[in-house]
Amino acid sequence: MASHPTLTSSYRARANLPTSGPLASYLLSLISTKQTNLCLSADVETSAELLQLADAVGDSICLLKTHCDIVTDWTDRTSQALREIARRKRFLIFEDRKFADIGETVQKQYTSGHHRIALWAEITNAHVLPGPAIVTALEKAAEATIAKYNTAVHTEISASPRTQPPNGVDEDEEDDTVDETVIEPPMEVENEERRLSAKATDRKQSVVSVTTSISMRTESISPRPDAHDEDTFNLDTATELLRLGEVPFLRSLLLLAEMSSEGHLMTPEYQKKTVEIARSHREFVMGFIAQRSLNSEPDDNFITMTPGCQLPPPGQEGKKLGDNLGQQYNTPRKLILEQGCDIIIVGRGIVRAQDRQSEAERYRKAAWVAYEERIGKNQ
Ligand code: S5P
Repeated sequence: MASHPTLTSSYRARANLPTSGPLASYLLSLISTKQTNLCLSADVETSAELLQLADAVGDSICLLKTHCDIVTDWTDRTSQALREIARRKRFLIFEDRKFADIGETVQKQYTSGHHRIALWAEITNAHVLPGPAIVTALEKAAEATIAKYNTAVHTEISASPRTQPPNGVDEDEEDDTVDETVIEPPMEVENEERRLSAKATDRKQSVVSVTTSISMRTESISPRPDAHDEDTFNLDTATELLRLGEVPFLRSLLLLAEMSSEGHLMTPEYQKKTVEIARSHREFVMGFIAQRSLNSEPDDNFITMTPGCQLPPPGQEGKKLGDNLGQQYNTPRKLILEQGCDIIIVGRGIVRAQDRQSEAERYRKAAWVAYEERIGKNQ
């Protein structure tokens, strides 16, 4: 594998590079703070199991990957509850939608329909098979979603009669009489606590009840987490997470450049074109789904996320693992240390374990040790 500075840089150092977009920067800082480069692929079929899994494993991951269309009873409540767990346990959500259609269609698939992915998933992914317009279309849809959210929150805050209290809610400020011409954030307002209604035409100064969750999310719209000195990093994780702040309301895309499945058709030429498309959308495309780092130009700072990862059972080290349906597995060590990947994506290796929580920790540690070895531990 050709050497590239990103292979030996720490996640934190990469978070602070100008080539990291704001969400990528946040994710890299989060990985560094939580010391986890593990993404859980939560491929389960009910909302209850999804939420239970997210809660059990949340402390060990930086990212939770969903396939919302395999959850039989998915509703807006599922995404809200998942977001709440993500906020509490501090991880990002990645909907593995693998868009692959014309621009107009993917915009609708991303923002509408039953799942309305753009409202709750910070990250999604796409094949570039239809050409580069798929990226432009998704980027525009993402921008519209963010703008709508910011407008809703901004309108809410600016309608407030006085400075927002530090902890959000001031019950005395509530005025239940106003609920016409409702402005809502993109997330549905089912949660009793999130009273965002504001009368647009007659914006009474006493209308708004700004809740804790909204005030926190508003603060986190800031474009980039603060850069920290390496040596402030001995503070405990909770303090660091507080300092990092909430996940910003931003959206980002991964491009599929190389799959883990046997006989996939993504040739080196296809991969090269994929990287070129990513380079012309650096703000929106945070990285790739690939089996190795594809960073090669000086400005490349793409994040490589890699599925097809399992730890062999004790005594079977070195054995080639698969699932008899084309999936091929590599170890965290091989992917992170030898292939230069940044985040391992693990599904059945954790989901099918008896104790998912401790199995997630085992994967987290293996991937983290491999990363430390890659960058030279004491950096
Ligand atoms: O090349 C790929 C790309 C993806 S996103 N190979 C994959 O396996 N995936 C996804 O990663 C796949 O859809 C599944 O959700 C997960 C792997 O799950 P596991 O159970 O095999 O770890």
